[in-house]
Amino acid sequence: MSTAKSASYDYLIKLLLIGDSGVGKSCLLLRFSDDSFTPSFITTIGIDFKIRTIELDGKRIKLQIWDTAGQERFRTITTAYYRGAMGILLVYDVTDERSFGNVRNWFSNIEQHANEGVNKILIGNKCDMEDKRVVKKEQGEALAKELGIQFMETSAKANIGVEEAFFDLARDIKKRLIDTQQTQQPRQREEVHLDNNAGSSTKSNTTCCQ
Ligand SMILES: Nc1nc2c(ncn2[C@@H]2O[C@H](COP(=O)(O)OP(=O)(O)OP(=O)(O)O)[C@@H](O)[C@H]2O)c(=O)[nH]1
Ligand SMILES: [Mg+2]
Repeated sequence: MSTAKSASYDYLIKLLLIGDSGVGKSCLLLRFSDDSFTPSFITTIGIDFKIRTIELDGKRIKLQIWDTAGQERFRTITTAYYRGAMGILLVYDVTDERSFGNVRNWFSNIEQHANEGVNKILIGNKCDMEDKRVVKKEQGEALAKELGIQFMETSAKANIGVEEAFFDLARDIKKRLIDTQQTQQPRQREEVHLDNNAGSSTKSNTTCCQ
């Protein structure tokens, strides 16, 4: 392990961004991965991903973040990516009532297509636009509570809450993976998800905590 190159990591965590078109999924990812923002709207075609490696409790966590197209016409392809996700960021726009109303539909998609136990966070994005806000923070909090998931308001534009959202989710997943590894039978382990120092190997590794 000590011979691994700088590209090595202790855990590989796969995240997925979902939500209506235009809510700011790609901008959130661009803010998190490149610390930049663009006001022009370039709708995502199908699926895209970015990588950022972070450090949590002295461990290097490679985040592979999949950004899905919100448009209905891409639904078949984007839904296929739910299964591999260990964490899902379900995004709505605080200035767009409809995107908030659709959260329940997105949530039932998760229940249908994602792994059981996948970590989830509800994100109310564009909180910099107070004058255009139509969804109160309390409404977002109440819905997240009802769905039993975390909640955070963010602004990709003003860089509010973005780091926290990704870091909180990654921290919870890391904890879950470690707990799962310690308590479950080998057959049930999430083989491809917990890669110990996979920088030097592409094999899945279920032996790291044995
Ligand atoms: N004011 C403000 N505008 C934002 C914010 N995040 C995104 N936007 C704008 O909202 C528009 C849509 O952003 P995208 O990130 O492309 O939206 P998306 O959810 O990826 O959309 P699809 O790819 O079609 O699913 C763009 O014009 C962004 O500049 C934000 O936090 N604040
Ligand atoms: Mg997009």
